[in-house]
Amino acid sequence: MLPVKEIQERSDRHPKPSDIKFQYGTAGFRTLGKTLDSVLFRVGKLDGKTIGVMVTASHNPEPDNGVKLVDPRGEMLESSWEAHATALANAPSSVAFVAVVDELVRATKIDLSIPARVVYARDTRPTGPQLVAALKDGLEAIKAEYRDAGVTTTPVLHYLVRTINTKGTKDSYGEDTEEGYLTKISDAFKKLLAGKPPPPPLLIDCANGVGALMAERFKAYLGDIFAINVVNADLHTPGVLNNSCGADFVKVNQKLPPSITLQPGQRACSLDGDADRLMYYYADEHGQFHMLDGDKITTLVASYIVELVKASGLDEQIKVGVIQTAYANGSSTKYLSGRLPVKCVPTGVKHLHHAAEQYDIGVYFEANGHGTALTNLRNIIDVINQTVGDALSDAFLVEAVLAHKSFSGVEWDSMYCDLPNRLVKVVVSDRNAFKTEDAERRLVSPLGLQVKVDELMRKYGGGRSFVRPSGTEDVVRVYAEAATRAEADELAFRVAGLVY
Ligand code: 16G
Ligand code: ZN
Repeated sequence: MLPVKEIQERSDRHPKPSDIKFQYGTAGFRTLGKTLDSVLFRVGKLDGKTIGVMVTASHNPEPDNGVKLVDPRGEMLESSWEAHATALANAPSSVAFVAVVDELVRATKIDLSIPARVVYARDTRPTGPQLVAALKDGLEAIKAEYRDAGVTTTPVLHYLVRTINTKGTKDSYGEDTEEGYLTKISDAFKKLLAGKPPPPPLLIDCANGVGALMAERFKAYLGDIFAINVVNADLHTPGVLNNSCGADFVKVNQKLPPSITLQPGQRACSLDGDADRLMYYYADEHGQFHMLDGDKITTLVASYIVELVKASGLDEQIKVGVIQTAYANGSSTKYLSGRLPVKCVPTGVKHLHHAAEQYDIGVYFEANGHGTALTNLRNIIDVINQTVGDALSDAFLVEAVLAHKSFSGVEWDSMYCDLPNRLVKVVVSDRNAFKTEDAERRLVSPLGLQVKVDELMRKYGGGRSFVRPSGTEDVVRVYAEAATRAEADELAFRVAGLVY
């Protein structure tokens, strides 16, 4: 039996704002932190296994907040659950909410005698504690068992969900603690590096977010094999989170955060606000900034894995593949396609992750730096968080591969030359009017628009552009790349002009 009265009473304490319709976007619910209280109360899923709830808005500004749900394998929520979560979040009243819960229990044959188990965490946003309190209230209403993982990164929460669910089984993934996470990744990193000269010290920009806590803690586990220099680690000054720093700032502006100066030849990287995105860069001998984004990371890691597999004579048995989205730089796709299978899927880790599972070793990084490699090769498997993109473990992998290849940033960067590109946001009255096909590379609606985009593209030799509705913001995004910076800008703005 559902504890109807209890759920209703507690739900009344977290009423849904009547003027808001919540949409489960690419990676969860995301909006201004203060409007989310009711959603948090309502997401606690009813099931025997432990699921994760991460309260974060990732790379978005500090006043925003959101929820990412993590399935029992530690991966992103299965798509079928998104509809349920959306229905729960949008029920207009506590009575309607109970009805939706009841329907959900019936539809999914949930066994109410087994208590729901949830582990949750939050990033450092000021609205976090209030939202976690609403979540806790929701969990108590359905008599769930819960564990508060405190303030930690998204990848740590994914790790905890996976380890809790596999504890004592043959699939055991490690100790279900932050220490377990730190030990697993740093031990594997040390093994990967064995016999190689230690990498140069790495500057890590933590976006003034929770990644700073983990980066600091790694120091004690890495000993003297790898020095990290943590910057933008201010977790107390209001307004600094993701502000003029972090992975998204670097990717979008294609420049160094103003708070960072690099010596010629120096390499560094930026995380986002919940430490699941990674952006690398270096200064050349003239001190000029060069970005090494998710596509460069894919190329480095995938090529290295292909070399390893070939060298061990296993290329017949082990299938290595790369998964990209429409945002992947055309040059990276060209470079990779000549060497291994490359697949394009819609934006969002859940699509990439799913496609990567079809290979023995699947490598995916979105251009924005969100990604991982799924593999069965020991050491690599342990240094990489297998559940989700993890900026810190990805950075260790990059450093290990660079050490093996004796590459500096310059050699890594020269694997291929990025096509100049431009991303533009367009505010439209209804982004849901934009529908795409072919992994978001073509529009099917509004009718006739794609034909016009095609016409424009033909005017730019080697030009490519696409239009897609954002899954996280109320905007439409336009991407364009072309042979020159000026052409890429012009194509992007002309396509954006069609979208208005
Ligand atoms: C979310 C996705 C990220 C994607 C981005 C696109 C996850 C965990 N995160 O942050 O992978 O690149 O959305 O945002 O799936 P957009 O739809 O607004 O362009
Ligand atoms: Zn993130």
